[in-house]
Parts: sequence; C-alpha cells; structure tokens
Amino acid sequence: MRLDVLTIFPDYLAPLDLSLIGKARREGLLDVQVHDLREFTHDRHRTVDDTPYGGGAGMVMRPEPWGEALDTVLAQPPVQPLLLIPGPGGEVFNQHMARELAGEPWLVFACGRYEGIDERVYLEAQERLPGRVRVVSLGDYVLNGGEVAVLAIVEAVARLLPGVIGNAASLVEESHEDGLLEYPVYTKPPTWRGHEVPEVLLSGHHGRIERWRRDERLRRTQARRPDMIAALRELPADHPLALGPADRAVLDEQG
Ligand code: JFE
Repeated sequence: MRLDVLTIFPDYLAPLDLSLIGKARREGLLDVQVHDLREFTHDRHRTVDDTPYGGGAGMVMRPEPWGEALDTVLAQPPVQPLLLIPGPGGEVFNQHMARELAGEPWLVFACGRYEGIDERVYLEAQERLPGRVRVVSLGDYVLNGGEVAVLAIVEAVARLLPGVIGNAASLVEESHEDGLLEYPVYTKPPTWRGHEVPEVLLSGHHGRIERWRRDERLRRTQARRPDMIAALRELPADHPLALGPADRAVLDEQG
C-alpha cells in the first residue's frame, strides 16, 4: 500500500518509522512518503496561512500550496488515490472504515492546521478525484491539526494488511469486529499482590472458558458502551451476531 502525507509538520509523522509500521515499511509492504507543504510555497517566508475572509479568530490555510502539492502527488502513479482529510466535522473513523481503507492501493492524507483549509481546496479535490475524497474525524473533540488523526488511522489500517501482524486469529477475535468489547486477559503469575487469576482460566475447561469470556464481554460492554448493546438488541434473531438466551440472561443479571 502506498501512503502520502501532506503536512507543515513532517516531524510529527516520525512515529511511522517505528514498531510494526516501521517494520512493514522496511519489508516493502508499505510505502510511506511524507511531504512538507511549505515546499510548495514560493515566497521568502514560505507562507501557508492568512486571515479569514469575513473576519473571525485565527488563521486559515491558503489554497495555493495545497493546489501545487496535490498536483505533484497526484501526478505520480497510474491509479486514483483516496484522499483523506482529517477534520472535526468529518465522518467518524471506525473499524469498518479501517477495513475499507485497507482495501485501497493508495491513500493520500492532507493535514490541515490553524482553523482549517480554505474550502476551495475541498471543492478542487472533489473535481480532481470524483467520489474519492473523504473528510474523517477521529472523534468528537478538537485537535490542533490532522497529524495525530493520520497516525491513528495509519496504525489501524496498516495492522489489517496481509503480513503486517502475521496472526490472523488475533485480528478476527478483536472487539469492534463483532459488536462487543474485549474480554479481560491475564498471564503469569497466578497470584499478584493479592489479586488472583479467575479460576475458570486455570481449569483447562474450554467450554466454560469460552462462556466466561463471552459473559465478561457482555458485562463490560453493557457497563461501558450501552450503545453497542442497544445495537445488538435491534438485530433479528437469525443474524449471526444476534444475542442468544444465555447472553440476555447475563445482561439482565447486571441490570
Ligand atoms: C484540523 C481546528 C477549530 C479545526 C475545522 C486542522 N477528530 C478531530 N478533531 N480535530 C480534528 C480532527 C482536526 C483535524 C484537522 C484540525 C482539527 N484543526 C483545528 C480548530 C476548528 C476546526 O474546524 C485544523
């Protein structure tokens, strides 16, 4: 997968050299290119921002550097990329979107700063890449720019690529794939500072362990994410993810 990131803070993307993503890059599974937006300015001060028309607080990113940066990046290989623009007003990123993005050969990220990017850049991008521009939010809170969102999105997407994690089972069993949060996990020692590992996990009884883990997932999801339980309750009984009678009994116990 090819990834291009346009930003005025290329150093902010340094974590993409590390850990799993760094390894995937070294192994040729990921080709990441970070571009400094200021390279696409022509004035002595490499200006990327200006005051907002109509007044108001802060500064807005000028369109010209964005136009030249997109011209340069899009002039490269023979396919159309998906352009992702982080913004607090975008569709909220989730595991479903991560799966969609993992199926793309080429993603381009445009990181804004200040109060955002001149609206004409979005319109121009939509003309250049019809149906291939998405504004994406990490969640309902305000960051200072798109870079942190890009780090999160790239990490969520890269770990879905074949060969990046190397353990298909660890992906299938994860929360947000089947509508419930994770079960709690434990390792050695069996007693630590007076806290015991639940005895069922030491029992070797696979059927009991599976049921206990599902019960824990249900209780935890009900406590922390009642919206997710409500969504599962709406599914028809014959849906593969629908709650069964044992599931409903556990949820009713907890109230
Ligand atoms: C930018 C800012 C006030 C933007 C346009 C570029 N989930 C998420 N939260 N915040 C962002 C994403 C994000 C992404 C890109 C950004 C925030 N800002 C700051 C400040 C209003 C804004 O609306 C600039």
